[in-house]
Amino acid sequence: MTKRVAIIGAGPSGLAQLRAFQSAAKKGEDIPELVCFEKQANWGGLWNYTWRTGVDEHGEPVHGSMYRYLWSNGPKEGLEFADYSFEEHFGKQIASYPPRAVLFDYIEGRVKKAGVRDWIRFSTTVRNVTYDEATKKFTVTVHDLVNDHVYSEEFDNVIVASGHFSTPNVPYYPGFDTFNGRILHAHDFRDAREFIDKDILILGTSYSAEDIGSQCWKYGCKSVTVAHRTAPMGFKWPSNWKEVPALVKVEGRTATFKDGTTGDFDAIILCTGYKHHFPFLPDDLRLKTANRLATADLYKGVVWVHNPKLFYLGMQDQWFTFNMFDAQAWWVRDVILGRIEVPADKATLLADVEKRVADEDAGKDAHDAIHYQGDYVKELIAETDYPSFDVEGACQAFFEWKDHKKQDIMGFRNNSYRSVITGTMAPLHHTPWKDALDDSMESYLQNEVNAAVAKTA
Ligand code: FAD
Ligand code: NA7
Repeated sequence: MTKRVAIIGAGPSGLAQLRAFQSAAKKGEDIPELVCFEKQANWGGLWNYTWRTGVDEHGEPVHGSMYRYLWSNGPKEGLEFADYSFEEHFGKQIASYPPRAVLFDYIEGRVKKAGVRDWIRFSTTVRNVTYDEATKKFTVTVHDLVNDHVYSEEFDNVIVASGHFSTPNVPYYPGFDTFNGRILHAHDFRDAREFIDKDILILGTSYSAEDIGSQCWKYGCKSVTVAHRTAPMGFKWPSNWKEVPALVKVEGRTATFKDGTTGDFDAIILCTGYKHHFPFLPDDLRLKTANRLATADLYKGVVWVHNPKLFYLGMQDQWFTFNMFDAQAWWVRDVILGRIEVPADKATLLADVEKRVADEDAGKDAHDAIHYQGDYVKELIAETDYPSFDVEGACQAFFEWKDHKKQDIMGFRNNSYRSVITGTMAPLHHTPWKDALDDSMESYLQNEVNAAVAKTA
């Protein structure tokens, strides 16, 4: 095949795309020439931890938003690859909420086995993408950061897999410029120990707020106060944790909230979300969407409706992650291989987007949202040879996880769930999450005794 395909990013989404093509090649299919551009020196995307904040060694914005001691915020049974189980990778079943290093190892294991590393040009950032209507080709301009060399190449398709949890959304509140303490966004949070004995104020009520607050609590901050713009999280928090109405202003170290109450703080952590940010794409190719399950302008959640030769992976808000990226990557692969046809008229593509938005909006709660995304994963999988798996079972794990959080927000990670890929029950972890200060892979995997018990249960 003479086609050339550019993939932007070697995080879980970009790697899923490489694995999808590799699996077709293994079955004897003729596949295009693939070039994956990755600005970091290694693969894994957000799971490739960096201590750096601000800019990297080349002066590029740091991609990483993950921090030390991060454990999976949902059960691994909801994200397991259907073609590469945790048991295959680790040689045994492992507990349900692995720390970052364990999940990085798992992501890496599959692509090492597939042998796709040579398709990736590391330390190469994509600077610009244009499309030429006359030649029907994209020109991708990249910067080889190590050799400080900018060059361009032509491609038939471009797949954007650059993630959307890296460019922080940073609001301003009156008094921030004179706050007598530290103000940082979640993107720059690295180590909870920085906040030992500190009173911290968190803005935001989603995953980052909950988890960064919990990390700081676990590693010994003095107190956590979370201000909500819309509604409190409402979990049963520990005694030194409280939720307050929206922040109004800051004077010195003192914050004033919407109900007139005040508090003194050492640090303010802005857990205020991220922006879909594609500085390398011109207006006609650039996705502009809210962080939601049904993104704007993407047919089947992946095809750019304004130019169906351009694809985006993983741009949705996420209940399902790795397995959803796989479902998307296999589906996009089959469009590029000509096995799946994208309707030619734009009206049909737009109608598909509109329906997805309406269906998401019709949902009432998190249960509906989980089902909605589960159904989306099922829909894509049904159209490709990605190994089918029990998506309902994965939804079930998410429901149990939500209940476990309601019961005990600092203890939900002590639960275990059944794999929908191998059918094996995960062992209970050997140490309750709040007491497990060592998040190394070696420490996490010391669960043989419990594993044996769980297998016989
Ligand atoms: P990313 O992982 O962001 O990877 C994108 C890649 O593209 C990066 O390697 C980046 O360097 C590269 N790139 C970007 N721009 C360019 C460019 N111009 N040129 C070349 N390369 C470029 N998910 C879970 O399932 N469980 C969790 O517990 C979990 N925790 C999370 C915690 C945090 C703090 C965050 C921010 C996210 C978390 N996620 C979690 C969700 C996360 O989005 C996915 O797990 C996953 O990393 C998304 O993969 P991706 O490949 O789409 O994007
Ligand atoms: P999310 O899930 O996008 O949530 C962003 C939060 O920030 C949300 O609670 C918003 O509140 C809040 N927000 C946004 N702007 C403001 C302002 N101006 N003031 C106060 N609060 C604000 O981002 P997360 O970082 O939590 O999660 C992203 C990913 O990282 C996720 O997939 C996890 O796996 C890890 P709102 O409800 O809109 O009032």
